[in-house]
Amino acid sequence: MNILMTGFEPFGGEKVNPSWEAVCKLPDALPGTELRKLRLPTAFKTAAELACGEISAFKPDIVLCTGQAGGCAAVRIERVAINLRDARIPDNVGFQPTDEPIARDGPAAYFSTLPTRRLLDRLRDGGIAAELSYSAGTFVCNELMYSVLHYAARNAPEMRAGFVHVPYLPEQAEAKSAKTASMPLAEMVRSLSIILSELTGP
Ligand code: PCA
Repeated sequence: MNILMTGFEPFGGEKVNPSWEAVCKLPDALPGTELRKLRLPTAFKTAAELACGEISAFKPDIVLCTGQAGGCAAVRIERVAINLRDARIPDNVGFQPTDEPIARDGPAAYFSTLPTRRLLDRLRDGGIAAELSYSAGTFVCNELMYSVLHYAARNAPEMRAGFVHVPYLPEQAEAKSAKTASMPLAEMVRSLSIILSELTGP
């Protein structure tokens, strides 16, 4: 089985992006599984293009994309991506689209094709703060999730794909207000490991 995992580079003035930090710490292979990791730019125009290029070369059975959702306290399993770009801040190349569709010919939304409810249950069984989320936002993470599912719908109907958002790391939260939520890196890595073992398990 081939699995592609993606994380993002830092954005919005941060020095790290916990999504990529966590993906990096995962093993490169699991029994019977090759795991490929891709660090994506936080840029509307290139993130999805690079991910879809890798998908067409590597032909993964599963794509698990990850990103930072600053301020949230739990691992968020995204259930839906919408066909909309609406950026509150510019991306890392200064592009800030407002009220644009991602794909003019695309449907309004795609559901994750990962077993989101089962993943939630496994994370909670493992004592991890986790929740289902019904909005991946309208920034680059939503763009990536939508674009990968759009690619899958047209080119790789057997491929399963989805997105998981992770909180800030403690060192990021420390620099903000006292109430800012965070999660230790080890907990994020454990979350992704649980998700991978559920996706690759019998
Ligand atoms: N989070 C942003 C983009 C990159 C990332 O890690 C988002 O939620 O859209």
